[in-house]
Amino acid sequence: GTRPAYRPFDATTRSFVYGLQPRAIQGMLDFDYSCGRKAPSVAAMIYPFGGHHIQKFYWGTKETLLPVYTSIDEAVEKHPDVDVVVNFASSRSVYSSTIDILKFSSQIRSIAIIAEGVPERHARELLWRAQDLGVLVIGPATVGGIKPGCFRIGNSGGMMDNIIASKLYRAGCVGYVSKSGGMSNELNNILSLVTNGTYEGIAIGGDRYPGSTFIDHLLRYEADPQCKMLVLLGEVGGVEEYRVIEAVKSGRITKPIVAWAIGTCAKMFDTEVQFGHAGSMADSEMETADAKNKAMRAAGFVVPDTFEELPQALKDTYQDLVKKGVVVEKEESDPPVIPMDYKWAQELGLIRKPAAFISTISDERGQELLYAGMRISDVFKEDIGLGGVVSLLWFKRRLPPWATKFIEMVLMLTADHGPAVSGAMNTIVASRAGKDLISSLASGLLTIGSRFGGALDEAASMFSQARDTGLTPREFVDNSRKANKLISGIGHKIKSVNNPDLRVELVKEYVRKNFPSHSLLDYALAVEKVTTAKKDTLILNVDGCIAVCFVDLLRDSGAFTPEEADEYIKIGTLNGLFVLGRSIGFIGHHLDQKRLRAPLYRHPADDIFINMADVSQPRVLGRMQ
Ligand code: Q5B
Repeated sequence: GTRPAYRPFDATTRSFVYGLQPRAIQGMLDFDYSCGRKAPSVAAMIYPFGGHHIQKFYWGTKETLLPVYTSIDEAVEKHPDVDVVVNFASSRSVYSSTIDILKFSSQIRSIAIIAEGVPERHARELLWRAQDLGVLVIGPATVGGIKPGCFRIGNSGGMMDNIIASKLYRAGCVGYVSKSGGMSNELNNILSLVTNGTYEGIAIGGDRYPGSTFIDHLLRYEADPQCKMLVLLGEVGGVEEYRVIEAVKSGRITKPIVAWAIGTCAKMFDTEVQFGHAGSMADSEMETADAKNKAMRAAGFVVPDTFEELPQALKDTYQDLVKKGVVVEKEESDPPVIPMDYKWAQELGLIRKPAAFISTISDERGQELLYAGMRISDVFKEDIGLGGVVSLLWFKRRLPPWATKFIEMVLMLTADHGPAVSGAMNTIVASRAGKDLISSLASGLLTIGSRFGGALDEAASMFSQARDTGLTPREFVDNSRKANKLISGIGHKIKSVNNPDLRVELVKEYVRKNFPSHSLLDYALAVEKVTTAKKDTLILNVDGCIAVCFVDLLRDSGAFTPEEADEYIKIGTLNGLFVLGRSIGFIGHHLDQKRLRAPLYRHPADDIFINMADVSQPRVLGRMQ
């Protein structure tokens, strides 16, 4: 690239993110946007699984697409402008992926390794290889670092409001190094208050073998004319601070340097103290924080007496540079506003929006699934049965046991009526045409209607209307005939007075024994007397019988108001009983055909009377020529 080695990141830096990290990437893009970058700092993602695809991100108020490549090879070929990889691979896969990335060292000049717990043997080998190739490695075990106004490595700098508050959308003049990302955020904040802010900040990570260390970055800052002041936030353990001391003593570092080693409290403990980082333990006197602070002070660093005094030390050093004219303060300008994420704004209670849907029967959002407010565990504890579940999800209430048992009885009675009925036939034909369970089931269900199985709602409304308006059964039958209307729930293809439908008998028996009242059933049976007198197949059929009994249930169980009872009939509840019950049979027929390996069905032609007599002379519309 054209960037000087001391400045690996600038406002045109482009990177790959290795791993699927949409939140981190969105954070990088939001940072870019607040910096006024022309193009996002992330060019693409690399993720070996799930194939080549595209993901969508916000770019300010608009959206932008980023490709996901399955290999570094492809990504590098497609994006020659990229020279940074932010590697989010896990501690298990980070070694092999970084080795892969290092193969492209002529293009990829910097790699940030985020993973914690990378085996030291792997970390050391990566460090040596990268050094050989002159590739800058930041990490492992770090958020990375931030170059205000230019580039943000992953989640460095924290949330966007933090970034804006610490003015990281534009460059200051202070370059710092620290071990931890948390301390970096603190430093960004302090620097924004007592200086013109961070020029660049790197968290080298807390492991024993970081890919780059304090001295590497401080020498870069020393070489970079835009960086005017250095900060070293060291800690107990290791000897890296002494390499910086050497550099100051030998004159390789000349810029003012403010420093503090964290962990001075270690001496308050009797035993060795291991701080948060793997490397943060003193193996000898010189590795203690106190010894380091003393040595740095002696070498001419600005070292405060306590950590609390660090801001003042930074302020004094900075003010001195301003006074000398080394730093010329610029006028501030406001960064572009990053729209708040919808979810976040909602969480903060800043916005509201009307819901597109209302739902009132079940809720799976909490710890436990709720059916009409009843926990699923209570459904079993109280053994409410399938009828109880139907009453919760269809009627949003618990019905008395005689009613839930009735619902179960209906489902069991209607479960099947042999292979010859319309729905079963359709299911079988579809199944034999090679269709799957859902298609075959749907094919059967689609035959349920006013003639077959779907006469319940209409029967309920016809019978109750007739009875409610005071029609005698005979008047009802006569009126229907005059209106040329079949009575829903009356008539059967094969069942008759002499060949009674036992299902209907079972329903009648149960209802008479268990229902508080069965006035509409009685009325329907009186109607049946009239119709069967004409023709013995005009019985109260299974649809009709269930329908009138269900009206009795809705009206007289005490669980529904009269308006609710009417509404349930109007909105098509009762056909639902047959649909649900018969689905059991249709599924059975489908499985039966599959089990039998039944071949494609073709209806015999001799069973179809084909007659085209009335179309033998095709009609010609208009003139032929
Ligand atoms: N007539 C069920 O017809 C069927 C009349 C009527 C007054 C009536 C027919 C009908 C109403 C709808 C209904 C549910 C199509 C049936 C079911 C589930 C099933 C099925 C299974 C299972 C039967 C002969 C003569 C004619 C008609 C007159 C007929 N129905 N009059 N009110 N309702 N019913 N469907 O046998 O003077 O000779 O011209 O539409 O309730 O689907 O097992 O198969 O579990 O799967 O073909 O049980 O009744 O009789 O149409 O030739 O009529 O009776 O006007 O009079 P059929 P048709 P006329 S249960």
